[in-house]
Amino acid sequence: MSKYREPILKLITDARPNYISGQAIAEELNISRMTVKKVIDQLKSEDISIDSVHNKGHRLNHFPQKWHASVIRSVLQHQSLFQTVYAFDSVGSTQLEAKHRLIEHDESMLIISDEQIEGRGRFKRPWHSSKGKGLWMSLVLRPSISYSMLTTFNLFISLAIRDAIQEYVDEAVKIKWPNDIYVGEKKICGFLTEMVANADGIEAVICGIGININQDETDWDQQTRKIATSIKIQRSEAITRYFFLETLISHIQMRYTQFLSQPFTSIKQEYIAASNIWNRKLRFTEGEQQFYGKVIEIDDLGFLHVVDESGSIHRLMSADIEL
Ligand code: BTX
Repeated sequence: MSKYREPILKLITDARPNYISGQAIAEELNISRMTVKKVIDQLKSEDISIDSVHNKGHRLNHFPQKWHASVIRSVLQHQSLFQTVYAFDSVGSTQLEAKHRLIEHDESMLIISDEQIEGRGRFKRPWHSSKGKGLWMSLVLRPSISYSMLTTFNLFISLAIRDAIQEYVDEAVKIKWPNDIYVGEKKICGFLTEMVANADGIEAVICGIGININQDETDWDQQTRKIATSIKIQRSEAITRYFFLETLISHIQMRYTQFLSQPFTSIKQEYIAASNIWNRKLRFTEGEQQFYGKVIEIDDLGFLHVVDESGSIHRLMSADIEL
């Protein structure tokens, strides 16, 4: 594969919706027009639709089906959340890829894949990540914060994800504390936050996000079908994943800046209004313990206060909740 593949694809994507001439690409990269032509022919033979017109140049017709790092870089060129993008056709889990890569690199990064063979939720539960249909990504961030601040990171990020999905879905999108996003009674997204720390403090925060985008019910087994939904199912039409990614990253960037500069109390009312756990009896699982109860409060550190059927109060940092 030519080393000019990625830079040429980025220049063509940057130019959209306009054409960019072969001459301009050649000059920008200091290569011959013949090399430009060869690489563009190769791109066309993949899933990339490029219109080439004599005397005008080359134009990206529409976004490719697959993730391409250079297209992502172009679409997200104004973001400042991460420096590096890795895009894969298939990986075991973007979360595992992130953990491997953060050892060799000290920058912040986005790792995204069209497919995960071994996508995982919390407690190693399987996460269904069908090829080309969803957004399976891990964001490696490098905040210089104390351990105690990390408890509220998830809460800021969950609002960002909720708000991004709500831009695409009419029905109310709600957060199910601590790790899921729902539309009605069905899960549209799961996310989790892990950290890597050393004696000096937090080295990296890895936020794994799985969002169902263009799945039909037939993409899932019977079990998953009962509990999952996607943006396509909600809208009755598929969407362009690149546009959704752009929306999501802009919301995450906004909430991440807020997280670094403001306490959870500044978004607490917004968080409460955006969650679906209030005024209903829920089943909680915390480790070996299971009980039914009602949420009475989320405190300033993001812990949930629950009163169970016997009147005892539980203060939870994390738990499984069944609606
Ligand atoms: P969780 O443990 O709260 O949710 C996992 C549960 O959700 C599963 O047991 C199953 O019941 C259900 N489930 C599995 N797949 C789907 C799906 N596609 N849609 C709806 N429900 C589903 C939540 O864990 C955190 C999930 C994080 C996934 C991301 S994807 C990118 C990154 N890489 C990776 O391996 N994990 C994260």
